[in-house]
Amino acid sequence: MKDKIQNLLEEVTQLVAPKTDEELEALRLKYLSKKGLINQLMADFKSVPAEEKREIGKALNELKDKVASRIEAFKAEMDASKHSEELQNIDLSRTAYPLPLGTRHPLSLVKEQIIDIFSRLGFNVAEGPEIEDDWHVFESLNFPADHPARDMQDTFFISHSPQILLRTHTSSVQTRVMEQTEPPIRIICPGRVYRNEAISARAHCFFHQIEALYVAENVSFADLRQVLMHFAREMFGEETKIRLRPSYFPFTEPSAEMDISCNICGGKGCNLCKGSGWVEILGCGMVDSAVLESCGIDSTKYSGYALGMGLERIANLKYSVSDLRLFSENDLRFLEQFESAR
Ligand code: 2NM
Repeated sequence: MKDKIQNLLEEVTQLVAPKTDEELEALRLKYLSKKGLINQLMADFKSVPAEEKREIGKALNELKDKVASRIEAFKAEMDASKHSEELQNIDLSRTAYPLPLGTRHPLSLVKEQIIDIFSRLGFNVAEGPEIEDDWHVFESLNFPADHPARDMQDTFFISHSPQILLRTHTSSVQTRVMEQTEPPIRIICPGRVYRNEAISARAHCFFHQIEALYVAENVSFADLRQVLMHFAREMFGEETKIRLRPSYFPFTEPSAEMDISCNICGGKGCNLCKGSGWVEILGCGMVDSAVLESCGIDSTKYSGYALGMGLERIANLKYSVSDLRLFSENDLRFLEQFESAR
């Protein structure tokens, strides 16, 4: 028995590595299967005299471990050489898999296009806090104490004394810049604004605005009109016509709203323009002298114009997205329809 174990141990040590899966399997069958050599020895072990059991048992176990580890090592070697064969077969000249690019959010696309247009006119981007105080959102902008926007119904208040709230327009950024800067000021302020509205397809408790402000000497309504016309043509196409209607805002005097000729039907009348051929896109006006003064700007020396628009509204016109909720639900089926990053 001892000799048998010794011979097998030597045999196993001198085994040549198999070349195929079949050869490997044959080795396993020969030594390790139910009727294999090791199990045969195990059966013989029953008849070993008691005083030799200890020694022979130990040798038998060592043999069994040795066989198992040899065969395991052969298998690992074969796997490794198969893998390196696969590596050799890689076609390095093949074109790469296309990288899935993310898409841009429609509001970002519109925002960047507007910033682009105004940048070329010399406007700089200015940003400010979304959590604001009453002064920067209302008081400095000529909102009377009883204006509905100052009501809890319409504005999200964070605290009442002092009055801290979520900004309802990005004009608060312009107030901050005017307070800190000697004119000329030429800024464009994109950002998120908040209003206390029940959420529906047509209203949301937050949306996105972009406002432009120009303050310098001798700025006139004619300057405003020219910039508006340029903007409309850049944004909606050379053929776009504009129309200004008198309006009212607390912070501008005079104030106007701008319509563009409907870019869906070209002015003939459709669903979007409700048959009128015109669609409203922004509000504007000459900055009220009271606003300039409260921001520390001499209104006898300087004048300015401002304009503001909702990005959702512009995105609706450009991409026909009429349900506002789509902009904030992050549904990939919606988002994937827009341009990839440039
Ligand atoms: C609008 C419409 C009209 C506006 C006014 C100012 C400021 F700060 F200069 F007074 N910023 N933006 C403005 C004027 C905004 O949005 C519909």
